[in-house]
Amino acid sequence: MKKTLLLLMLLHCIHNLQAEDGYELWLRYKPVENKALLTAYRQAITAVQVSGNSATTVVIKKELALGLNALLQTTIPFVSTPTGNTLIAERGLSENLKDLGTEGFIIRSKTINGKKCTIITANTDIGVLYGVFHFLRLLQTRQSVQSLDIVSTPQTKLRLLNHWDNLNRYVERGYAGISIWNWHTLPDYIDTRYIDYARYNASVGINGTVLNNVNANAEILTPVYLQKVAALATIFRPYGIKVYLSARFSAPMEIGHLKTADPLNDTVQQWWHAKAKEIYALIPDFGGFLVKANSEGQPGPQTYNRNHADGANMMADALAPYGGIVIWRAFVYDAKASDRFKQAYDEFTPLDGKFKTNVLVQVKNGPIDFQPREPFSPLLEAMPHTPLMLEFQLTQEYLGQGTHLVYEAPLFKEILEADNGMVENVVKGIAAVANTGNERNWTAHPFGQANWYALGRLEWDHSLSSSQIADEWIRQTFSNEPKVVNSIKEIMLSSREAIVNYMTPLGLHHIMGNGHHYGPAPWGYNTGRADWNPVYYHKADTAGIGFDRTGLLQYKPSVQQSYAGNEQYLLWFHHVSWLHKMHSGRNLWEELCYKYYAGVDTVKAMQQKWNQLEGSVDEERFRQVKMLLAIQVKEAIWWRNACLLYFQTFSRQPLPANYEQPDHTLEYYKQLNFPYAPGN
Ligand code: BDP
Repeated sequence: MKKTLLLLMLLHCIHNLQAEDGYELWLRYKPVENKALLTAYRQAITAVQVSGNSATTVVIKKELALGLNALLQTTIPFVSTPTGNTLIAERGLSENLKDLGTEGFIIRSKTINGKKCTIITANTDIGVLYGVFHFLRLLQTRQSVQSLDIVSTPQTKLRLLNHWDNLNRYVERGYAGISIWNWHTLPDYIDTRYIDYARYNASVGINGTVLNNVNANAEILTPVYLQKVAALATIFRPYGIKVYLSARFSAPMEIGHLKTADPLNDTVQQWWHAKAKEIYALIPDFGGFLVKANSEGQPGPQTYNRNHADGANMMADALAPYGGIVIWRAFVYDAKASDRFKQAYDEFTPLDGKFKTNVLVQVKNGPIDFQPREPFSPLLEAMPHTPLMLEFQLTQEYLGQGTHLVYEAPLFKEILEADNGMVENVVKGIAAVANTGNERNWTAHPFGQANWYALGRLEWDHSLSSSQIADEWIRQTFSNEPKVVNSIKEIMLSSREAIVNYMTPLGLHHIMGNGHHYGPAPWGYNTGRADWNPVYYHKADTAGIGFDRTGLLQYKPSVQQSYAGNEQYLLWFHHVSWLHKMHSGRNLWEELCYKYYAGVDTVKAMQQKWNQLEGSVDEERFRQVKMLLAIQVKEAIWWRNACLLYFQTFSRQPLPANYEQPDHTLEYYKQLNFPYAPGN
């Protein structure tokens, strides 16, 4: 008897910890293990009623069947009228719909005709779908569904992913394989990944996707490709996801064979109008264009002595009759600028108020380029008359690429909450550069999934904390076991500060390898362009280190003051003596050493915590993360040693003797090179 019980328990364990390949992301719908909770859930939902027959309703029914049956390990019948304890997902049911807009939802426990029901309702089917995903999340995270009263509306209207995917499927700054869009077999072959991509995005409220790289190929706007784009749009539509395209400014010349792309030229304008008409005939709800212009060699209006507003407005006029928008990127800088930090601000603020109403200017979170920590971009608060999009980067170009575990929610929050929440209040939309590829688990690093998840959740609701989001994600992705949830949460929540410390502490920035951006290269000085060189950014010399931006007036005085008093940003704004006394009592050099070592120590602690989870998370993902953390420890040490040895040539002070001393020389680190580093 005892033996059988043991065997059963063992089998149960094995069943729960079956190897998982990570494909299902956070929609795993694993059976509820806790008997009491399972009983409560089964009692609360004995039937489901979904009326309507739109494509979205079909999706809702499918997801509910998939989720409920798997979670509750039973077949829940679909009924046409409530039979008692029914889950009713239907639009337009409640009296309180007026403030919900087109995407918000209500989930409410209610008694109807003497029967206990749970109502999920909204003004639109898409709203109901969002409510359904929310309800399934409650079950997946094992919360009570007995007496619910939830009203939820998204805080940002545009919640987008930006794919930097090329038409040949190479993903710029991609570390998770090749593009998920198989352009070659589209439009006829519909990979189930496309459907799952839409499900995952809708489950966290993402409502738009830019399919192709901002360094755009005009070919995407040709009839052959537009058919392929239309096929994807058709798949995404029931999930509330619109497609957008990156449009190359010189497309009228490249595919239209015009002599110019001057935005004030009639023929050019007509070309874009005709193109918009053609697109909307195929994709009536096409979102619009994302444009990178006059940046890093991309064509743009300045080529014709016109400004960004001239360019954006011309394209916006073409899209306006159909309700489309232009998202114009503010990521601009050129070799002539005295300080790359300032350029976007200088180029864009004079244009504030000059853009058409269907143009949004998309600003990266920081003034340089997705560094481990940046102050928020001053442009975000300097365009009061222009709708702005905020751009984050999920793909970890500067955050350890495909191999480092870095949970980005704290970074997103830091920006959204900057200047007492001013930033989150000004942005009309949030986009992030995607981290997906055709790797089986979508993001290569299993924890890259958490950043995708966190983005969607925060786009919907800025008030969620990093810890809350991590908690939800872990429960759905790994386990509801408190021990597992807590350990993984600790790992995630310490990871962002760790990478800041072992890569770029105290406000250092842009000191990575040139081109591929992999690994440390603070010594880099000869790329041919000053503002691509690490030495330009840290300005280390025997007197001190840091970029003196004291005269920078782009922030309002209160913000300037708060950055001035914050050591996390010290070297962003000041050139500081090596002997400068820090708050800790250490001098700057000692503090720099302290931070670099602390960063490595944190990663080692993350590794230890993870290793203790052996047997508590499934074998396959346990091993993957274990191997990746070993790489991360190695690379964190590499960053620390290379940077400190190099900065030491200026500080001329010893590494404190109680620290583990570098096992290689500076020369060794300098000669490492990586011609085939990914994503470049
Ligand atoms: C930089 C990337 C580059 C992108 C560029 C951009 O290194 O590959 O094209 O940003 O955002 O971070 O346009």
